[in-house]
Amino acid sequence: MQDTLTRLGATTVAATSVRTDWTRDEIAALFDLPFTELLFRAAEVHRAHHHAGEVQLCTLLSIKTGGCPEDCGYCSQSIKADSGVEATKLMEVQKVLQSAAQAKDNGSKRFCMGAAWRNPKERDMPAIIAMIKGVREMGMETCMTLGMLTPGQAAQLAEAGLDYYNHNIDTSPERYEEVITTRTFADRLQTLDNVRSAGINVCSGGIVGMGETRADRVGFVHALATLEQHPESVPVNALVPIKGTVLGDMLADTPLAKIDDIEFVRTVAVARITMPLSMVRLSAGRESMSEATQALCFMAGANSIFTGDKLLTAANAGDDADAAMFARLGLKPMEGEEPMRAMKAVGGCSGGCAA
Ligand code: SAM
Ligand code: DTB
Ligand code: SF4
Repeated sequence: MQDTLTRLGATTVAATSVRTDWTRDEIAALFDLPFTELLFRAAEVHRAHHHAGEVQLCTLLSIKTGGCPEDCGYCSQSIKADSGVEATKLMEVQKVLQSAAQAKDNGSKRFCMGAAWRNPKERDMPAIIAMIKGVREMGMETCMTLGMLTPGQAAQLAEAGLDYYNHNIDTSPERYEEVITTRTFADRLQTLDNVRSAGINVCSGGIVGMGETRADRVGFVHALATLEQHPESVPVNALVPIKGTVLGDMLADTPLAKIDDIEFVRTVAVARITMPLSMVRLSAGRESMSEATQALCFMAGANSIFTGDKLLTAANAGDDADAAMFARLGLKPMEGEEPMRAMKAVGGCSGGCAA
């Protein structure tokens, strides 16, 4: 424990500056800063709370692919998409554990399991619980993303030892119903609340580059940064435009709607400044992102990535490309504990981690 505290020396003091009362105007003003000024401020915040040369490696596995009844306009796994992704059954526990063992061998510290569900059914819970327990026994952290959870399901996952639950708000509250009609923004917040109340660490972020406006990106960061307690992890995905999805096809028809790299980096930087202790994960979209843009994201405070050559259905950068990029940029895989979890462990981050 002392190691962790020493390692995170500045954190206990600086945590008092964590705010959950950000206004949209303040967040818009950050986005409006000259790019280099924004980057500099984000890098300062990053260095005050994290080891800036270290990036956390997480592995993702789709444990149940396709056939999802939800209509998320970006997703290849929705039954509404004509993406060619075939629906599978829930993977067998043993196969999931084999994948986890491989991820561990490849240096991954966290194993994230995703299912294309609106919500898990009660009949799925025993297998899900066995996966959590099995991965934890290997000494890896567990994360799951299974759609909406009831308070009772969240409690069952917590009891099994789940470390993190990923449930993204995806975009601003105003834009939400243009992207997804089968559930509401409020449904999303309810599940996040159930996860938090069960004592599971929260992973929540969204997607940039869905043709949204700057105001939507402000609203998206604002919604996360004003949660009662910031998510421990904030994945920032760049839309992977998948043929046969509403948004993938829209981008193919209107290439000018594609997000500019600098605007993507700005979003990462504003997330870092407004949620200083959170891990900011540079998630989907790295496969088509230049190393220079990724380097700017790391400079702007991104400190976690998904490794391997596949995300859920889309391609990822791949281990060889990432090893080469880490060598070129002088980055190291993160070994130590995350600031928010370390603070909770010493009783310094109950409630909001706020002043
Ligand atoms: N079904 C669960 C849910 O929606 O919460 C879990 C899986 S879902 C695929 C996890 C997240 O992946 C989504 O919330 C979205 O942010 C991200 N995602 C899905 N498709 C994407 C795409 N084409 N590009 C970027 N991010 C994507
Ligand atoms: C998140 O925010 N991004 C990951 C993870 N959480 C589950 C998923 C990205 C999916 C990219 C599209 C695909 O692979 O189909
Ligand atoms: Fe289903 Fe999740 Fe894809 Fe939405 S993002 S269609 S809920 S798998």
